[in-house]
Amino acid sequence: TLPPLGMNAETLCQDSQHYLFRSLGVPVAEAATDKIARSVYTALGMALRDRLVERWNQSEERRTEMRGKRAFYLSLEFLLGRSLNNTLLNLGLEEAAETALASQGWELAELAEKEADAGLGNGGLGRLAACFLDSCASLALPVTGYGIRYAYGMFRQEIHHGEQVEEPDHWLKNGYPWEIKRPERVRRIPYGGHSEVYIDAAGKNRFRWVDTHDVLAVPYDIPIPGYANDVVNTLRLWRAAATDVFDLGEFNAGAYPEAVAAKNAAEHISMVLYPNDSSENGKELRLRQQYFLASASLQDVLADWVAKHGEKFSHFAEQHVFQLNDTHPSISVAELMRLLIDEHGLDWNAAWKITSSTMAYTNHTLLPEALERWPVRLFRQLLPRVLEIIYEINARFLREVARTHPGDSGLLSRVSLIEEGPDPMVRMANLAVVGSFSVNGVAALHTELLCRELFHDFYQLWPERFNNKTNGVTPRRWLQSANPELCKLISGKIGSDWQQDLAGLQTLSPFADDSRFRKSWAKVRAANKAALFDIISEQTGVAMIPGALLDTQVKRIHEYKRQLLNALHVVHLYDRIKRGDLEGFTPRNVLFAGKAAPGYFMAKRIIRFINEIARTINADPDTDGLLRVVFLPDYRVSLMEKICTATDLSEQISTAGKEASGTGNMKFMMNGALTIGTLDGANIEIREAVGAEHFFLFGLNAEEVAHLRAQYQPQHFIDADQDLERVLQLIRSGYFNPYDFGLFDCLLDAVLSPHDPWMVLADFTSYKQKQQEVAGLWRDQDEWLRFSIRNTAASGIFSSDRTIREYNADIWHLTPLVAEGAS
Ligand code: DL6
Repeated sequence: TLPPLGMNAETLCQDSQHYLFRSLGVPVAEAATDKIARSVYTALGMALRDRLVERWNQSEERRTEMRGKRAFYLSLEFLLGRSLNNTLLNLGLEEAAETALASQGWELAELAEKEADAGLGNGGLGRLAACFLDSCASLALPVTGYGIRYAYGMFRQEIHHGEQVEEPDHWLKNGYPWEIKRPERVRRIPYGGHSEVYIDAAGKNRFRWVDTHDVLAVPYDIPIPGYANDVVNTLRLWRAAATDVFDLGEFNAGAYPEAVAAKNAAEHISMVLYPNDSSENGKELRLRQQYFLASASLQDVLADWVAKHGEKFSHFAEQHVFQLNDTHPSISVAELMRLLIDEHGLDWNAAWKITSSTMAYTNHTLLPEALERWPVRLFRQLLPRVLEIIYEINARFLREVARTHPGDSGLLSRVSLIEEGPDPMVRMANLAVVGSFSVNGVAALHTELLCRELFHDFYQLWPERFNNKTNGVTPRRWLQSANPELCKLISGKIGSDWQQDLAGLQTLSPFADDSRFRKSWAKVRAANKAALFDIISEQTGVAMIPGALLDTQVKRIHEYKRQLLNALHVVHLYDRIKRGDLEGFTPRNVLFAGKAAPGYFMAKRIIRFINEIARTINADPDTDGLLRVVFLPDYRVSLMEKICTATDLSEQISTAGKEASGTGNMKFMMNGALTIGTLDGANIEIREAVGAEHFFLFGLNAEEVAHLRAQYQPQHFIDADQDLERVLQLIRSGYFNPYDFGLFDCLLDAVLSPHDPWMVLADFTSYKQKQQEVAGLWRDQDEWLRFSIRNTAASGIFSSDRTIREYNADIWHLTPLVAEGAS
């Protein structure tokens, strides 16, 4: 056995210098120059990876010895962000790294900025997957993540003349020290061809999928360290590669482009992350990606099983569970059936028993446009054998429903996996529900609406399958690593047990009444805010108002999230300034950030609107010291780490019933922000946890939204609120777009329409009034700070550790890895 690696500044320094000079080839003469900063970061990453690998191998050995059940988290997205600080925190090496770097003349904070975000996700869903991996490792649960190693992650957003411009995110261009390629575990993924029947050696009719165009799936493993427990789990990401580098026949015949075409087509599969959140655009490549992930991951798991147990699957289900992160990987249901039947010789019933007792499905949205449906014709062409299996699952399922619900043809057509019509479609969400033993939503209201509306028929068939798992976020990244000074302050008061169980933060609550503690709290928050304002000024040239309220809405730009409602309120504040209506006016900085899907016209126009109102307001001297508005480009994980520690007011203002959960709301709360929000998603549970008196609630609830829909008349709300009328008039007058008349008419038309699904104007007046209350409370800084401390104190249940404990207790039933040497 190898001697263990040192976990101190000295050995870290030695090892990182070894990598810097010997592996990365940096000349010693350049050792202290700025231009090698990125290499210094990479070398430190490599030294840390060695320490991770050591624990990784030990963890794997212990897992193998324990022979326990394992879970596999299948997700098209893992929004990891940066790894350096997280690794240091979880390995307990922060101080050692600081000292090691200082001895070479570097600062850790400066080097951490050199790391590109691994942006392999769109937003909440992908970041949730990353938080879950951190929690699973921290709870020592044997959970492996499976995803795709996109060469290009979420696009980089630039703002040119107020408009979003998308730039490719080549996050791997400077190398990625946190991964290890595993060429020995390559898998072969079939596409195209056709299915045929043959008779096997035992004289049985079997199917095989032939004449396929195969693509290789090459795994890259990223170690996922647990917090202070020496456990390291795995995130395995697949890269697509051609089976042969190129067609030698064509190459030799001089047809060079044709010779490499197949290679290019294969590699396209993992080239780029689809930048659509909440809507699917039905592209063939996306279906290829979904199948690629499902097939590669399931083959991988089955290969491990067969290596240990041969082709005997009777205990497979007891040992495995696959958690499907949304409908995207739901093709796994059919693929596991195919692999078990066609590749491993099981009969249908045995395969179905295994599949339907190992698959578990998490739904993340109620928006109908986000529920995936694929044209049958596309499926037939790309995945003919998988389609046959889906048809067979459907036939057996519908036969059973017809038996238990005779004569109910409406029910049959609603629950069918196939939507009939001129262009029949495969309903992926139905496939996921039918094939899974557990179906969960991600916040209490969301799950309730799943059962009552979206999956009502299925809920009636199998009520026991449905359960709620309210989301959470990892306190390691979102509190400990992002806000170290606040953590020191907290531990100084209540000790550090809360770092093992975030529920312990509750004991902080009484200190809200301690004036000295409040003062220290305010000081830390002010420093965070100053640091963020520096970034904002550097990136946008806007000088925020020091000491003024920081009111933040950062998330994907989407009509249902209602950035427009916030922007209308900003226009109202500006209108008040211009009218001289300053009684009770509280100076305010309003921060927006977020990306719009490139093809989403309205979202992009909302970005333009925010930028134009910001430009006009910030340029008007009447607003000096009173109002600043900024749109910070390229919202991403590493930016949120700074934003959430500095924000005073968190905007969670979606139309009730539309936001499945939200997780940004939890990051803000943990760091002491107060929330203004609707009764939507996890806001409801946040309000319950902190107490209604500490939450700025406004707007219609989900039932009221549903009830109002049929008779919605936005004009009523305008007639009842002169401020709203003035805001709309000001915008219509072209005040914010003098050189581009009519630019924002589409936004006005949308909110003025009785068919506005998001009912923006219905909630304007109550939002405006609540914002007045916010302003009033901000003027009483003592009281505001009390609320802030109580928010942090009550945030413990929004740790993803709590969420994962619930997944484990109710769905996975895994045994945590015991520490080495423990009995
Ligand atoms: O569950 C994680 C996250 C929730 O917090 C958000 O409320 C929800 O919008 C998001 N869902 C999606 C689904 N999109 N699609 N398809 O991103 O999930």
